[in-house]
Amino acid sequence: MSKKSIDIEKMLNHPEVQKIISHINPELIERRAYVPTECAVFSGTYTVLKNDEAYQFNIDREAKVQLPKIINNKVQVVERIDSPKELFKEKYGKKRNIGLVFSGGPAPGGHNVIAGIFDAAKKANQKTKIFGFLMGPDGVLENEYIELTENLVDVYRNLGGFTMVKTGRTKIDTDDKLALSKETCRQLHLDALVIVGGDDSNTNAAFLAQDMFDDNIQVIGVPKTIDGDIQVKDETGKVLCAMSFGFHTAARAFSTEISNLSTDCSSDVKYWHVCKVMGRVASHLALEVALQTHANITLIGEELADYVDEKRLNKAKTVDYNAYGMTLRHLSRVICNGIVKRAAVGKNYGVIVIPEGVLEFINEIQIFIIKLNAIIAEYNNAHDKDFHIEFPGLENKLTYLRRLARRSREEGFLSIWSTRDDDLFNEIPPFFQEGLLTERDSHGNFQFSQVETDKVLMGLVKDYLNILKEKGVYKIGINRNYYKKTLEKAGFDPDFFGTLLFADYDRDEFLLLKPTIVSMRTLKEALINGKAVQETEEIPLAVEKIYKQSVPNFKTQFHSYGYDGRGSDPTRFDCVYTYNLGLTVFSLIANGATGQMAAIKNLEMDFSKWEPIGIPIGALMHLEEKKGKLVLVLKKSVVDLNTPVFKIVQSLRKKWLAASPGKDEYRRPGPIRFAGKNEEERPITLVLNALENPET
Ligand code: FBP
Repeated sequence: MSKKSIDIEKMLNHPEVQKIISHINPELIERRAYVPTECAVFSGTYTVLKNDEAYQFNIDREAKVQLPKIINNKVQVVERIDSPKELFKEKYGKKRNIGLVFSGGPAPGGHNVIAGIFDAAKKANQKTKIFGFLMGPDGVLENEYIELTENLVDVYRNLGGFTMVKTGRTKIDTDDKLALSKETCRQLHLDALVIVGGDDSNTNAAFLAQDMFDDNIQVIGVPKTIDGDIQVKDETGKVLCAMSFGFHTAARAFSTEISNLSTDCSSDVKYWHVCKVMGRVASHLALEVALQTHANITLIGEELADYVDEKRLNKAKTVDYNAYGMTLRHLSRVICNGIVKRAAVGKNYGVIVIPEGVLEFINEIQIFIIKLNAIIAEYNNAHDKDFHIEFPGLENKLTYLRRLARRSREEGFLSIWSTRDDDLFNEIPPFFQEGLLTERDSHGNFQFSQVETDKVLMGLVKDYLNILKEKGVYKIGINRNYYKKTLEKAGFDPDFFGTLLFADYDRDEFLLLKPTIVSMRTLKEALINGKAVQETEEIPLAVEKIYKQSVPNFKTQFHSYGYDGRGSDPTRFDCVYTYNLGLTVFSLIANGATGQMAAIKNLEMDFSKWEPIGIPIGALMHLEEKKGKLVLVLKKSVVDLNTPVFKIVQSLRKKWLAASPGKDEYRRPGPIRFAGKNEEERPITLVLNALENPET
């Protein structure tokens, strides 16, 4: 090695070093330069909106009362118009001020929504100004914004995150906040406000549209969330928005990592990788990950919610059960079943995918969540204080709950928290109790990302596996050839010992030790009974070796996927989808729409069939319980168990569990490539669900 010291200044100024360490790397340059294809309707100078009356919605009565000015909106189809009248041209191309706000968690593609709006708005009138509110809805409330310039927008084209203006979770849900928002819009002379967000944020968009209708300030929503739970169909099942943006990228990012774990565990054959994936309510992400990776076990919350325990239901006549559906215990049994089956064929490893929100679908937990929500809301109302401030620690909260239970028992006080609830609640581990008692987010949602769902479940799985181990049910299968070779090498007759040791010695490729052999002592007993050894003799080493290999050691590694996928650079699908969403937003604004959500119809089909549309947000609202009150919100879309995608995953479960000798079925989706021929065109979920659509 040369002893010459390195001149670090010179080294850093070396062009090759500068090139390599620059944050502007070739990948970034390629991404920024990419120009997403535009839907055909945007190829001209002007677009027009046509009401499409073919879609029907079952409008909520409360929505009619609370959103009278936008409730009669129709689905609007964006069309190209080549020779519009002068008045139309004038209106379309007038100078505008447009404000944009990101709301909720980041989702890949958000910057391209901005780029689409920016390009279309500037094409219509160079003088139009686009303002980006900072830090989410707080920026609107506090009038904190930046003007989005070409230079700024160009830096973020096709890049992930919401870095340009950041985001936040504040909800615009009170009259005061609506008034502050209106004031900001007035001060900035906004013609339109664009809210890029999930179900709660689009709900905000509807209320703002209603509130600012008479001020001629238009409000347009954009369907964003990696969770994929904004999907819109009309009452007859016609698909208007097959998927929110960001879902594809997040699912692909998770899948790449999870596929790598499949490779790891099938190499090292010693771990079960437990992968929690985001999706605080719906399990769409888990379902897509299952299709992308063929993980051995994937839980789908919606399926668990569908489960009814008939035995419990019958027993409920005599026992005070309040949950007849899936219980945590039952679910842990289902997982154990898969683990035990794989172990029997020598596979003491695998991959489990758990949707973050799975607990909400487990009947007994759901009941706790609802009851605790109501108790907290009732406390806040009755005392005009905040429950979480009054009872800061877990112990304080538990004491309050115990008091409620005691009062219900001793004083006959009518309370939704009974002694039985208290007993059941005390059975769950403290960290999970704490999770269930955490503060709801600003939208009143239970914060599943704060709960270690996977650890709760796997803790029960571990306990039950230990029981199965003691019962002699959970064992590692021993390969027949290996067994024979081992015994022959040591000079023993494998067939003689085989009938003493194994349950199905003559049948299977993988041999399972008899259930009665669960320790060295019981092994020796079996050998003595079979006259293979005397009391005073030692167990032959070769037999001991086989026994030891049959004893399972259940080892897990926990992984959590969410924030990484949320921050990924978008797939090509999300780049193109979001850019066209941005163009659609401008078209809606330029044509005077308000209270509409921009969407692209036919996402599940070839790009040439994509149709930019506006969907009436008011028509998608329904009443839901939030923080103990019924409020009007946009309806979330959970996994429909009757769709092709779910049915396909369900029917392939056994195959992907691969509890048979031979290879696993893992699929390698590979990394997000963005460019290149092999990048898949759209989420598998969309492709499969489109199969039911006769148009494809
Ligand atoms: P949005 O619904 O706002 O898009 O966010 C979804 C999500 O990514 C969930 O999957 C997850 O539970 C949650 O955000 C995490 O939120 P936080 O950023 O507050 O930890």
